Amino acid sequence: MAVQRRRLVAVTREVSPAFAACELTHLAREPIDVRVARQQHAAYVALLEELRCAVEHLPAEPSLPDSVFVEDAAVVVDELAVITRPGAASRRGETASVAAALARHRPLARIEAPATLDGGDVLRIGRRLFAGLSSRTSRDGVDQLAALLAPFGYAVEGVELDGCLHLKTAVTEVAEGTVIINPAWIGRARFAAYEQIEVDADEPFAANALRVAGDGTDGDTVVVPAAFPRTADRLAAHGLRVRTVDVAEIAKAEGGVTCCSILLAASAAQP
Ligand code: CIR
Repeated sequence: MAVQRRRLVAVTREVSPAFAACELTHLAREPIDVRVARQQHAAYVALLEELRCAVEHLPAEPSLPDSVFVEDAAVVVDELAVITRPGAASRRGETASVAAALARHRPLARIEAPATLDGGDVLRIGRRLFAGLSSRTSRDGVDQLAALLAPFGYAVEGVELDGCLHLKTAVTEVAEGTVIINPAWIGRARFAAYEQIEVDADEPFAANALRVAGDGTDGDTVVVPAAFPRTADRLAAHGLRVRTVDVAEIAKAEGGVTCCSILLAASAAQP
């Protein structure tokens, strides 16, 4: 008999009307059409629903340009949601509404000032969490996360990265024990315990892929931006079920497919 997994909740947020004023670190500013970004985001949300996530869609935050990137506001494990203190000052107002949404699912803890941490820097693989020491995440932030999660048996390790915004720009988990990685931005050695699939050389941002766990009847699905067909083919060649979604307008704001949602298993009390 198939093992039913607990339903996945996906917290998302509507694209802000101020999206074009987003933070940019490694990309040059290009005109962003908020209407197109909203359409692409709606298709992303529809795909999560098709993959049987229970989507909790927060209203737009008109004064917070980057607030669609909810991933950065929290790190969620089964036992706890850690509300972050984002590295960009312009993004710190994003956490209150995400905390309110997550409080319905998990006890909350917080990263305290002056430490900073962006959720995009935290990759959880089982009970091991890798935390990018990026321009957004401080050593203090990693240490606080480690102290908050240690009582639940999670180990947190800081990882240096180079040339990209967040750890999960460079590496994400696509199946149990398998990562997609761009070795130009992150050392392979730290992930030696896992099978590594390398991005296509022409698709450096393809290392940010979103794994949506199957529900016991279905296997997992890996969501990849439509702009990266060669890497999508590589993942499919490894036997993974891949879906693509066009997020080109969102990518102009230096965001990818993991950044636009927080996925968490519904708590046992929930359907
Ligand atoms: C920022 O610079 O903060 C946003 N423009 C992009 C954040 C993308 N988030 C992520 O990769 N987790």
